[in-house]
Amino acid sequence: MSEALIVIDMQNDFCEGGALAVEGGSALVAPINALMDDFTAVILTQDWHPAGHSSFASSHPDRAPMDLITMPYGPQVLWPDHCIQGSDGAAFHPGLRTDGDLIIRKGYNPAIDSYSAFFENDHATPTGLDGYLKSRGITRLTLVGLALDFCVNYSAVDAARLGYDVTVRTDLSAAIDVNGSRDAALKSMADAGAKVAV
Ligand code: VGL
Ligand code: ZN
Repeated sequence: MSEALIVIDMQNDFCEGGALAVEGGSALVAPINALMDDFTAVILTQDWHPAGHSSFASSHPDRAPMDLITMPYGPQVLWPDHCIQGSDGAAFHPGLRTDGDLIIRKGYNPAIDSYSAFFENDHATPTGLDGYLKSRGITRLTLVGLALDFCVNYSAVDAARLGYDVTVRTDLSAAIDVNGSRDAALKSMADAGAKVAV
């Protein structure tokens, strides 16, 4: 049974000083690097939005970051502009090991946000990661990275639904925590059958 480490969105914009900084983000780099050698495969995800993305508050008149709106695919938190393709903010944290096997970019469709490493937020458009993992015979996943309550949460729930044996390392993750989203994420991951490890 092969096991992959999925490192979610360890990018400058989600670390201290970035556009959508998650407190405690940078401190995760060293322990995540150290964990990589323990896995058959290491996969990194990279939030990768075009300028003017529909998840940005700046794309909606009279809206502010952290407002909640309804999009055709469901509720959407509006974010500050972040992880714009090719920008420094979209780059991986400079200390992060990037010698993993695969980088999955997501969020490049201007009309749909994409938190999960597996599907866009319509829960239907695949990123291709499931096919990659299955074709390599990988059945067990450990998830680390940012942010616990959005991209890690959505990835863990999708992975569990797709039948993977999923562990989320909350000690190697950190939350944005908007409107109780951290507690809600812990519950949704557990309900989906992911092991939430501290
Ligand atoms: C993320 C908000 C917007 C994440 C990405 O990586 O959790 N959160 N885009
Ligand atoms: Zn994003």
